[in-house]
Amino acid sequence: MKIVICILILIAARSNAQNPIITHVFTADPTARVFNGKLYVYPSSDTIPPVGREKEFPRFCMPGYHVFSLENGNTWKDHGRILNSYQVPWGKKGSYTMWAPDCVEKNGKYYYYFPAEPHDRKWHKIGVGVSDSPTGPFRWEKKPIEGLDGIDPGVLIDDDGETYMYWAEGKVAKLNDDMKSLKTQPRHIEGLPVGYKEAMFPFKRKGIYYLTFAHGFHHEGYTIGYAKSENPFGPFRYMGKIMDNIGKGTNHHSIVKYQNQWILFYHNWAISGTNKLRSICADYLAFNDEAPSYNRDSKGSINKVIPTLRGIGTPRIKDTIQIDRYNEIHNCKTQFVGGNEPIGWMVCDAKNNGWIRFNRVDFTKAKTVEARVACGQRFGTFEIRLDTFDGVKIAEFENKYTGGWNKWRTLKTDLTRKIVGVHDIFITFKTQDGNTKGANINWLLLSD
Ligand code: FUB
Repeated sequence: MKIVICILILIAARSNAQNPIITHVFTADPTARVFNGKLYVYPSSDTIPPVGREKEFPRFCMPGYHVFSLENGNTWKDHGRILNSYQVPWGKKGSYTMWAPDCVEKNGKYYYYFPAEPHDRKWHKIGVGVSDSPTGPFRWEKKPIEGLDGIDPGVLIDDDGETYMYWAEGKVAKLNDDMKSLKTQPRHIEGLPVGYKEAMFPFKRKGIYYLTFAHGFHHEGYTIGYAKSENPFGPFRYMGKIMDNIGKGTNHHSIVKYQNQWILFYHNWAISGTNKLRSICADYLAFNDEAPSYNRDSKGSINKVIPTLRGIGTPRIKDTIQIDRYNEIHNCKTQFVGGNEPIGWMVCDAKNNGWIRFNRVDFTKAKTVEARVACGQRFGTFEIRLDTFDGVKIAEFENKYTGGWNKWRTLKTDLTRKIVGVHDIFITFKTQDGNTKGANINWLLLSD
């Protein structure tokens, strides 16, 4: 466990839009929302149980909630802890049972829904807080919502203003206008498939109601599945998988449209290696009828998302471009940095003509490029090309002996031309001699 903490501290400063997107705390169950054009994420958080209390937490130890927002298209800002387990007015003190939350906006107010164990029983109830801002502070209701027993609140506000609350027990009910009480009796949702688990996320697109959820198969384990309906109460029709199983853990998620692109938020355990200490991720998602290869027979269906390290976001000048979170890699490797470099991962062990593809870099105002490198030899180069492996060469760096493979220096060169807009980049290593490897690279950075 100590190793996990060290690794987390090592990569603490990096909260850009590559996966996992948050690295300084363990986060899970991300609900993403766009409020006033800005992207926010409302996850739960995981932690290591207090010493001596490990047996009390056979599943998760979850102390409270942070809020994050995407700044400048590439950096996640932590707005801090908005609610701690011990602050829940109706909650069991010290219970660490703050599972998956949601947050929605109605008439200029923000409503934050969260499950926690109450002081008088074993299983969760769902509480709510209200704020004038998406990042709080929230005024927490003194009691949980009457009639709402369970976990994983997922809220849908329909075009006519009616609000629907879905929760993991496979139920749905309308909320009153106060957003704090049920307007209708909870109903079982018809049509959820065998193997349905939890984590329902509702949304509406082109007049159709979608429910996405954690779905388990005997041969595969947890996947993310989805169903459609013409009615928010259902019945729903199972449509298939959005994401295949990615390991032995839960797969709470959400889907949001931000700046004209759909994004799937989900979690994995890539940083900790243990599924009780999760980390949230994001990848682009496409509906079949919006994708370039539109197949008319599957109108409204969702194309499967393949998890990437690259994630989302568009680095601009002065943002580090973490090429170790690549879209594609060929004849190179990645691993933790070391030596005089305190944080991060690097690209290393590059063979001659090995390359990295990194999508979506914004070149606006960029004139120079820096590379953070460590190199134990003097031969060869690495170059950056635009859009394709053999695209226009925009920069070339000579390998310099920096003092060893663990001694880091920043090299800088001018871009060969003015570049407009957003482009994918290819970084290709030329080692001259087949026995020599290319420079280790931690990051690239564009400047004006
Ligand atoms: O994070 C705790 C619980 O695990 C969530 O409420 C579920 O959806 C699952 O992700």
